Amino acid sequence: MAPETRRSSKTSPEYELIYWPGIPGRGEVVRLLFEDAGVAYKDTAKASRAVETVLAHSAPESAGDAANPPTFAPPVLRHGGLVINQLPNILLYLAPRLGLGPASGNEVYHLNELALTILDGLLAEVHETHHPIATDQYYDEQKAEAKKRAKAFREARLPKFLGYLQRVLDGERSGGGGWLYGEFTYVDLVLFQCFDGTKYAFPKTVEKLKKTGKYDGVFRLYDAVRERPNIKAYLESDRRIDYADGIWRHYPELEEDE
Ligand SMILES: N[C@@H](CCC(=O)N[C@@H](CS)C(=O)NCC(=O)O)C(=O)O
Repeated sequence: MAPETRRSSKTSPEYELIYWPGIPGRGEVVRLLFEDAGVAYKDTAKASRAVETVLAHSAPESAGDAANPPTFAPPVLRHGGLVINQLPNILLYLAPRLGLGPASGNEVYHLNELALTILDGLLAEVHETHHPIATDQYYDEQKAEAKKRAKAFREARLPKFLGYLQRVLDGERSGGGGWLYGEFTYVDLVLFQCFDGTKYAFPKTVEKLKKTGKYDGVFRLYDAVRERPNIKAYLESDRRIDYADGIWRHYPELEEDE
């Protein structure tokens, strides 16, 4: 699974990622694929007029074009004449092109299943802990519900998702090599980013779960991704964006019981 292009071999990147500036968010998962593969990409979050670019792809007036329906929300990927959104869809498109997953066969659907589950549990449900009622209202307007939702996430949902991921790692298909699906694939990057964000949001909870020893494979995978040379270099670079008021937020009170 060799990637199509290496970073150094391109002057003008063929791929363009359109995402909000200032937060890692869903865009970060896409970035990690490019970074691990060493494939150049234009990142509009780091360019001027970043917000305008996002709005051009998500505002109610945005109409798409003759080849592409309007996109609903970022992240958006542009590749040649193709414009697509929905993170798992972008991952499906990129994985075979970047050497991070197969192009066809049953494996495509297994990998997508794993990616969707990780995105449900460690991205969407984390977001719902601080925005359980309305995404377009402030956290302060839904604090009481957030507290209840966060408690349920910490006590039931997070252990359930980590337990599932550990079962995947323990399963025969994983192959015992430490990656979710035999050889290293994009779903290992999805898990790394979503678990990193979850650790940021719920540090005490994750530390407590680590101590149980029930999810050691998940923690080992996380550490192993961190040590991949291109990922390590990226994480140490100023291209990596700090967590802020995005999907993965840290509100200490959401880790406290009454
Ligand atoms: N299911 C979509 C969700 C996209 C989404 O919620 N994007 C956020 C940023 S991470 C956004 O700006 N949403 C605007 C909206 O939903 O109105 C995906 O996976 O890409």
